[in-house]
Amino acid sequence: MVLTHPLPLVPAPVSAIAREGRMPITPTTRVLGSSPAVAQLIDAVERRTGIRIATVDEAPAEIELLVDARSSGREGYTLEVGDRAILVGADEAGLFYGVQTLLQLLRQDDSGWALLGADVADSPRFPRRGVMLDVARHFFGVDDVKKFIDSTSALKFNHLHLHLSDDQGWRVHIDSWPLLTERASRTSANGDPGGFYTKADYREIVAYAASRHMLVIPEIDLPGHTHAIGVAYPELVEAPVLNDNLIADSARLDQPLPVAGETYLGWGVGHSSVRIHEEHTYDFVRDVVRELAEMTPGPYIHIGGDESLGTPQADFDLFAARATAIVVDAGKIPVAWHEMGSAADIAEGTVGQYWGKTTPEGTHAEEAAHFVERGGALLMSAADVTYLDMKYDPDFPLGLTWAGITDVRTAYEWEPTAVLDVPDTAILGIEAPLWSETTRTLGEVEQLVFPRAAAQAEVAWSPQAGPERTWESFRTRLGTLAPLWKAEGVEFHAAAEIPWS
Ligand code: TNX
Repeated sequence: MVLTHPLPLVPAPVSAIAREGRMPITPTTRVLGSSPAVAQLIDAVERRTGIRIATVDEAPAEIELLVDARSSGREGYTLEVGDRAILVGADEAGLFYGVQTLLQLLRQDDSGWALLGADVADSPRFPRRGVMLDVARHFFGVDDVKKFIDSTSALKFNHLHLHLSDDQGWRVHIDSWPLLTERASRTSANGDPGGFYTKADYREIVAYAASRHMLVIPEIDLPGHTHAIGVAYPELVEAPVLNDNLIADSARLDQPLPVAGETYLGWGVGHSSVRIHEEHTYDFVRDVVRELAEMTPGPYIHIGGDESLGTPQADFDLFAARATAIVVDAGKIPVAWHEMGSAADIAEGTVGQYWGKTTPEGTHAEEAAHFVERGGALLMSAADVTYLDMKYDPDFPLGLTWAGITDVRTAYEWEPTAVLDVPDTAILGIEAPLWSETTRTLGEVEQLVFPRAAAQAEVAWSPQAGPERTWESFRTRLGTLAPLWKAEGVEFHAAAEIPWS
């Protein structure tokens, strides 16, 4: 067997030392353990190798999985692969992440399948490692979302932000406002088919994510990005604001302009707003937040707040304060795009999501810092590095370019604590968003997400000063993920920068 150096692991563990030798995986290999991670390991090994290893109830077993809270920090694990493989998670999540590492050590050579010998000790740098899927511009059904959860949790992401509403559609059923899904979910951007999640669908996604140690953060985007709300309930929204940018962009892309009460099929932003001075609007927000909170076990509800160019600034600030307070009243922690930091009295403890550039422009840094001043914290989604919907190169058929052209190296080489002038402890972690204006299928989504999500996984998980936290090491290790992605049917983009194996 060729000993790959460094070990073929992404994200790089805190410490990973190659051992001589390999541990064969054969139909007689047995695994001992009582966690859900055991079945996940067995199924993944079978998908990859065709070999179905068996469970045993007592020692001896070639592979042993156990949880011991003293073994490492939260979500951490230790893994030793010698004559036997011993995986100890600090908790169930740690065990799950150890299984992901074990699957990356599983390799095939002339003598068959085997685990590479290794000593690994690992735990995450940041507690928040998120991905976002925009299911509003294009809708992705429950099975697609589950596959997305599988492929991103394998990289040790632990939060899934679902962008559930935008100008083009409303994607989750709300009992108290039933016309949202009845009238405003049928289409997607460009006139493609739409869809929505029933409450049972949404709960199924939440439960599936939890089984992969991912917490779902639902987002309802307010007060802008709300044209679809007006298709269902015209009395909640203002007339579309047709600004010069929107008119120019729509003409360039040959897209229709928004028309009040009709489904919007273009991608323009900043033209819609809910009515800020009507109490009815806050009844609506309260009902939606309450119903979302009831079916969301995680602590967060994202209330949007981006690009509300159709809402006057003073009205926007008023709305930001009221909407974040509504989330707090529902017992959840509000999350908002960084623009809501313009409001002096945004609810205390609100988490801001920074989506400006790695070199902040305009008022973005100030707005982001205000969340910290209000006792909140920040998620870093710097658009020129983490945005998974930017093109890899100018000729790439999918994606946009407004934040830049983002090759894999650009996506990898950034430091989340170096962007804003806030204490390092205010940075909860990162999130990599996939906006879906240009992606109609999950396969298209995957081409934009993989491999760049792996770069963000390493930025979020691996120690900042770790020996393998270099582009040269990363690109070598990243190349070794190709057989894993192929086995799982992940349509990754084989970027030319990476030596794929
Ligand atoms: C900006 S980033 C948006 C989205 C678009 C995205 C496209 C942010 C908070 N808002 O509405 O889909 O750019 O890249």
